[in-house]
Amino acid sequence: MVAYYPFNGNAKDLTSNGRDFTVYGDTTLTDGKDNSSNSAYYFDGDGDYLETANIPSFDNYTISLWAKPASSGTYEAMFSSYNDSGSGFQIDLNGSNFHIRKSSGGNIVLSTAQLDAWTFIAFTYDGTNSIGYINR
Ligand SMILES: [Ca+2]
Repeated sequence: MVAYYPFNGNAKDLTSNGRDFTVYGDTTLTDGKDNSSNSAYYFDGDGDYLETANIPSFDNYTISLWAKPASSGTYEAMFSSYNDSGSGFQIDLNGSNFHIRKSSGGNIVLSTAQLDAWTFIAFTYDGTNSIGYINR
């Protein structure tokens, strides 16, 4: 595992790799999927993000996350591996849909986002094929 962020009151990576997120903006910790306090980050859509800079490049990978959108109709990134060269991918809320945007093209629309509900999203790439998964 490259990094793991359970958000147990902070944005630390719980692997031994030390890839802690730095918190930007005025985001705050809030109740998580299991209703435990301080186990998710709330983003108001204005200037808030978490970032780590030392993730290496991989030929294949899987990224997964839980998201609970409060509103739709806007464009909000939930995970992005984009860098200055424009390579990578992004898991986002695009209008009313959960969506995966790939720098190499071939975007994936996952499903209509259910508001105020936790949704699990995963994206896997094996070096050739990209697959998006969604579950509630
Ligand atoms: Ca903000």
